[in-house]
Amino acid sequence: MSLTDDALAVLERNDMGEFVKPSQRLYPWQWNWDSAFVVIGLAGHAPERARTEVRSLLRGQWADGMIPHMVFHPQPVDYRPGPELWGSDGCEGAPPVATSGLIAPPVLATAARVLHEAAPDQAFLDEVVPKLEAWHQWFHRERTDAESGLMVIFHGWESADNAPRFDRALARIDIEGVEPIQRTDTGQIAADERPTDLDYRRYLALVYWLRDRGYRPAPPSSSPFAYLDLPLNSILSVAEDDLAFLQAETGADSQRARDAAARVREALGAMWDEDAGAYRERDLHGEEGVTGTVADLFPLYAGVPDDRQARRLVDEHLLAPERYGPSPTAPWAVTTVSKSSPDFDPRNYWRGPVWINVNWFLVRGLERFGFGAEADELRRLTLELVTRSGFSEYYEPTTGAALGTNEFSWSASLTLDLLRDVRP
Ligand code: 9WN
Repeated sequence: MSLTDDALAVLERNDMGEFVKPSQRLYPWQWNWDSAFVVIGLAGHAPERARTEVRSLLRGQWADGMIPHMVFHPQPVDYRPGPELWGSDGCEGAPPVATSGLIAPPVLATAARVLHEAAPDQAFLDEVVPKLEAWHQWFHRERTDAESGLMVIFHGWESADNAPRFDRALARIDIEGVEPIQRTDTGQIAADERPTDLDYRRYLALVYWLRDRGYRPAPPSSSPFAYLDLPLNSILSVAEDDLAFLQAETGADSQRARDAAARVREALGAMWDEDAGAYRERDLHGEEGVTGTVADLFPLYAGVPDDRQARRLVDEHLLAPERYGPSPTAPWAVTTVSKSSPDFDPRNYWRGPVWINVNWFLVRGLERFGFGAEADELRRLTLELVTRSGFSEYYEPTTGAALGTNEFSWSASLTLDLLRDVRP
């Protein structure tokens, strides 16, 4: 079987009919950006099925436009924490289907564009574009930090769970009286590849705090965890461009989306740190900028740097052996934490392992800046990794070993997309 067939077979096995679950064993519900990646993967192979995926995710959209990070389509499965944690049925504007109250990086408009370009369907576009517009408007209304102009996240689950960049913000969360719950993940995956129980108590404490406020603390900076996340903002600015493109295709006004894309990009540009040669994030309750994880490189995906800055990002960080790039002891790139960081842990979740979606964003970023050879090399390395180790959730950069859960949908989906661009 070819890699394409293998990837499609994973998606088929994870297909629950209306949505593709993120993995065969661990994650039984619909997750937001996982589904968007599935749409990207299926666009060139099964466009009608990809449209179903978009529609099922949109069934979780709230009246105010939010598309939550999880949609609990009814099914007899046991996964903890599950729908009972969120209490969406008690929240104003929640849809009939149970959902979480948090968000994920908004990849959906980008996925819809990939789908449209692969297999145009005007009626489908007319149906989804207004919903995407409502989703994007929601961000600027509910999540803008007035000072920086960037979007705020309220939880690690809104970006990269236990990434070290969130450590200090999470350490501040009061967990008094928050009991640990029985977790599904550590029943299946080695504990040293997952967040700790203490992390989980903090995650839950934050959810309880947010739930008491209908998940809409105002202003956003009042959230005990309020963080200016570079990946989410970079992904949003690209998604605004993609939405504007789709709006033009439907004859709708695209001015708001175009302005928003430019505004977020400009705000991202202000996070550049000339000494570091990379971008810095900010914890709104912390003192200094946060750096040392692959998040610092995401503005490349969004086309934020000028050519000189982009070159520095690539040479001094992305491909630098002692940082995120391939090295003799860790040939599998891109690590999610710099190898020079004391926090680098090659086996633990978002604390060092290679993730296929991160590589995909960075391949696109490299292409955007005309770094063709570098993009080809990262694409080749990524495809070699999945060929050797399968479509895993994440991978050990030192050995290339599969980590986390296997048969992971977004690794399969984005492999399909990366394969489209392989030059003979
Ligand atoms: C919590 C499904 C999701 C991804 C997230 C990833 C992980 C869940 C978890 O799995 O999050 O929502 O159990 O940690 O971090 O990005 O959408 O694949």
